[in-house]
Amino acid sequence: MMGLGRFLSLALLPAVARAGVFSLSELQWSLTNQNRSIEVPGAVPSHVHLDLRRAGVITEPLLGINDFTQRWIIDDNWTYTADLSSLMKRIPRTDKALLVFYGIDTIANITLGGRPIAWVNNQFQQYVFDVSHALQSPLRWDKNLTITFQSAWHYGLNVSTRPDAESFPSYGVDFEYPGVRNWIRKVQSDFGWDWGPAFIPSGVHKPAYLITLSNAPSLGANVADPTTINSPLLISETSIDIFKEGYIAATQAQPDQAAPWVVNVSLAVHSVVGSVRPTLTFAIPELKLTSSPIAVQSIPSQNASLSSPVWVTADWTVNDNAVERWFPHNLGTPKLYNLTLTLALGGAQSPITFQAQVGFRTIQLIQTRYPDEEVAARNITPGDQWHFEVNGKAFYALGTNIIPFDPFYPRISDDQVRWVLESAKASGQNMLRIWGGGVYQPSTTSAALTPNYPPHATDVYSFYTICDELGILAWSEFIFSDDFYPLNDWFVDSIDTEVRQNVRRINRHASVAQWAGGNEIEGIVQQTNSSNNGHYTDEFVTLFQEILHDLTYEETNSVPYTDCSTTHGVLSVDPLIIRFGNVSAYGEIYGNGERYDYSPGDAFQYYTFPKSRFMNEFGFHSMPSFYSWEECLESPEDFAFDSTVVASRDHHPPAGSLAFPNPNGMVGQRQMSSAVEMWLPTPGTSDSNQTFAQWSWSTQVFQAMAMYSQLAFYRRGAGLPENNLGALVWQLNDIWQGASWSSIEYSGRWKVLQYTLASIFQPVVINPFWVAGSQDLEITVTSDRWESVSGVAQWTWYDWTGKALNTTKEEFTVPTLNNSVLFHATGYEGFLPTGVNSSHVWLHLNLTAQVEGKAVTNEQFFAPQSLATAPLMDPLIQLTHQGDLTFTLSAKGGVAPWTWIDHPGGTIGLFVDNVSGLPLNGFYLVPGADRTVVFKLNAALSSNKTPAPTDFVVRSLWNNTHI
Ligand code: BMA
Repeated sequence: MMGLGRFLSLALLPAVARAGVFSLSELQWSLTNQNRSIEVPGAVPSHVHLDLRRAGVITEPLLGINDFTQRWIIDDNWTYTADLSSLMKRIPRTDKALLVFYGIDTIANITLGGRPIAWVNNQFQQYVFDVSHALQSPLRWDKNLTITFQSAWHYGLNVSTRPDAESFPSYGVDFEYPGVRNWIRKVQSDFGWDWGPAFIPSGVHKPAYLITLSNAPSLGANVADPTTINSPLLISETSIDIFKEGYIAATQAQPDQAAPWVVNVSLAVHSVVGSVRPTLTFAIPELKLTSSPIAVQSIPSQNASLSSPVWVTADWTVNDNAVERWFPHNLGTPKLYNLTLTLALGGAQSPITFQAQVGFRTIQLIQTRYPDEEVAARNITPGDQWHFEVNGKAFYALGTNIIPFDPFYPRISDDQVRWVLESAKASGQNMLRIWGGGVYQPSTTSAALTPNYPPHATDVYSFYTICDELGILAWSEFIFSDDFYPLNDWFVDSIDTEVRQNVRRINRHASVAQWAGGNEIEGIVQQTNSSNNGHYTDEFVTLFQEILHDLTYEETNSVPYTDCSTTHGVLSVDPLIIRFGNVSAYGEIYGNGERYDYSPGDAFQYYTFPKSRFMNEFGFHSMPSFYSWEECLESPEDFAFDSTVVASRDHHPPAGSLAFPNPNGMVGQRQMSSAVEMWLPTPGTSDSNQTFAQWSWSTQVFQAMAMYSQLAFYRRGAGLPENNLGALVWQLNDIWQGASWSSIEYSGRWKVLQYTLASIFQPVVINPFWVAGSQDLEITVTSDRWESVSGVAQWTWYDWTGKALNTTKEEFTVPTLNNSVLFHATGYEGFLPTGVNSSHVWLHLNLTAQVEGKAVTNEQFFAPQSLATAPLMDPLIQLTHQGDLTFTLSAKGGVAPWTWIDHPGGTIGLFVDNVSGLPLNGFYLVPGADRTVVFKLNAALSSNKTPAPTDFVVRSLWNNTHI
C-alpha cells in the first residue's frame, strides 16, 4: 500500500488521493470568451453552449430559433481555465504526469503552467501529452491548465482561403456554414445538415485525465478499484482483433470456418519502468481457458518520450469448438466472453490485469462476381455480389441509419442511446449503419469494460458494447461525407492517427460489420470526373482506395473495408480497384443502392425502386409529433404546419448559406404536405392545434406507407434475380425536434414508421404487391430464415363499415431467404368481391408460421385506392383501460385505418400487442375485433414515471377531418 499511503498522507482533496488517475472533471473550470465580457463556470467534458446554458447566459439551444440567434457563440473564441496549484504541490517530483484527452472538439491551444503543451486540430483523435516538466516547473506564477478554442468556423475560413489551398468544384450541396467543413476533422453535420441545426460547438467533449506514473512498486493493487493503483504505466489503447488462423481480411476470401481463432492483442504502453522480458497472459475464465505467459516486445523505460507509446503485441490461439459464436440476435445468440489480459513486467512490479468483453465471429462483405453456375441455377441477374456473411453464411440485413444523437456530444446519455438501440432490436433490426458525416461512435462508458489501464472511463456514452450485447451489427464509417477532401501533408498525417486509433479501438467489438471510407463521395466524385482531367477522381482514389484501405488493414484483420457507403463496387478486391463506371455489360448489377424520390406519385410505383443487391439508404421525411413540437415551440402561433418556426426547422433542402429563415424550408414542407394530400384525407378541423397534430402525424403515416412499400419490395428481392440481401432505411434517430427521415424522435418517442418497421422486419412476412396502372395484385410470403418455413396465410377483403366480404386461406412453404407467391391476379374482377368499388374496400392479410419451434405471426393492411378517396365512417373508437397501462381499443362505428394510440408528453415507451408481444400501433381497427396493447414505459427517459391511463389518447385518419 506504499503508493496509495503516500498520496493519502498528502491529500486534502479526496480526488487527489486517487493515486494515479485524476479526472479533469473534478477541477474548477472557468470559461471566458475572447474579450472576457463573459466569464462563467466551465466543465469537462462539456461544450461552450452547455456551459453558457448552465450559467443562464443562453436558453436551451434547441428551443425555437436559437440555432439562428445563438450563432454569435460560433464566432467567438473560448478559453477554459483550471487552477492546478493544489495538484502541483501534491504530485511527487519523482512521478511522471501525462495529460490524456479522449477527445477535444476541435481547434485548441493547450498550456500548462504557462508552458505550451500542444495545438490540436482533430476531434477524432485521443491525445497523450507528457506534462511532467510543466507541472513541476511552471512559468512565473501561472499554475493553470488552459485550453483555448479557436472558432472552428473562422479557422475553416482561414485555411480554406489560403493561397495554397486547393479549390474544389461545387456540386450543389451546402448546408448552413458552407465551404469549410472538409478542412476540419470535426463532426461534419456540426456545420449543418438536412435533418439538423448548425451549432459548430467547441469544448473538451470526452473524458480527460491527469495520470501520474510512478516506479514505486504497486502492492496489493485491485483492478476493480482504481484508487488502489499506483501504476508505472499507462495503457492508452488496446486493440483486440479476433480472426481465423490463416485469414487475410484484405482478400475477403472465405475463411476456413473450422480453423482455430487467433486473438491478436496490441497494447499502447507508456511506461516509466523498463522490462526486458514482459509477458502477456490471456484467459477466458468462463471457459476455464488460460494461455501460458506469452513473451512480448521488451518495454524500455520511457522517461524521455512518454507521450508516444511503445507497442506490445501477442497472439493467442483458441480452438474453433472451444467457444460459442456471436450471432446477430435474429440469427442466433450474441454470445460474449470476458477476456482477461495480464501484463507482467517482472522484477518488483506486480502483474497488471484488466479485461474486455469479446465475441467470436467472422464477418465478410462479398463483392466478387456471381459465378455463372449460380446465375444459371438461381436465375440471378449477372454482375457482382454485394452482401454480408456472418460466420460464413449470407443473411438479410434489416436496419436503419444512425446520425449523431445530439448536437452536443457531452450530454448524450447511456439511457438515451440504449433506448434507441433497444428500439432497433425491438423492431427486428440486425444492422445499423453509422453514417460517415457524424461521429465515430464510442465503445463504452464503463471503466471496467474499457481495456485501458489503470482503469478509467474513456467516453460519455456506450454504443458498441450495447450493439455487441443486443446482437446488432454496426456498419461503421470514417468521417468523410458528401465533399471533396484536401490531400495535403498535415491532413493526411492527421487522418492517419485518427483512422488507426478508431480502427484499433473498435476491433474488439463483435458487432462491427465493416469500415466504409465515407458517405456518398464515390458518386459525387464521378460527376466531376471530366473536370480538371480527372484530378478529383485521382484524389479520391488516393484517399479512399489507397490510404484508408491500407490503414484499415494495417490495423484490423477481422473487418472488411470498402471505399464508400454507396458504391458501384469493385473491379478487384485485392488489390482494391474501385469499379466506378466500368460496367462490364449493360443490365448487370454492381454494388449497392440508395433511393430518394420526393414525387408523391412515385411512392408506390415499383418501377422507380432500384433493383439492387443491397439498399444502404432510402427514406422520406416526416414531422415530429405534436409532443415534440411542445418541447421546442415557444408561442401558440408557432403551432402550425407552415409557421416560420416550424418551417425554419425543416432543413431540407439545405439553406446553402446563413440565410434565415431557410429559404428552402417550405420546399421540404411542401414535399410532405403534397404526399399527405395525395394519399390521405387532408387534415383540416375547426381546432387549429388538432389540425397541426393531425398534419404532423399524417406526414408520419405517409412516411410509414412509403417505407413499407419499398421494404416489402427489397425483401422480396432476396428471391428475385437482383438477390437483394439488405435494406437499411434512412434514418433511425433524430438530433433535434424538426422534420427529418427518422423513425424515432429526438426524445425517444416512436414515430409511426418505427412500428411499421417492427412489422415488416419480422422473419416471415406477408405482403401485397399492387401495380395500380395494370391492376395487378400479387400476395407473397417472404422469409429470411436459413431453413425453409411453413405456415398458413389468410387474407380478407373488408368494406369500410367493417363487413368481411370474403376470406382466403392458403398453406405455404418458403425456401431459405426466398419468397412464395400465394396469389396473383390482374384486373379488379380477378380479385375484388363482386359488385364492389375499389375505393370501398381494403384487404387484411396475416400469417402464422413455425420458426425454430416457435409460432411467428405477421399482419399487413392494404387499400388499392388512395385513402384520400375512402368513404370512411366515424369509427367511434372506445379506449378503455384496466387501471394500469393496458388499453383495449374498440371500434363502435366503422373501420379506423391507422388507429394510433399516443402516450402523454413526458413519457417514453412503446406499445406491444398483448397477444403476440410484438410492438403494435398504427393498425386498422375493425369493429368487432378489439385490440389490446400494453404500454411499456422507459422510466429512465420519462419525466412522468406514473402517467395516468386517462392521459393516453387515440386518433385515426377519421380525425384528420373530424374533431
Ligand atoms: C443521404 C444521406 C444524408 C442525408 C440523407 C437525406 O444523402 O447520406 O447525407 O441526410 O440522404 O437527404
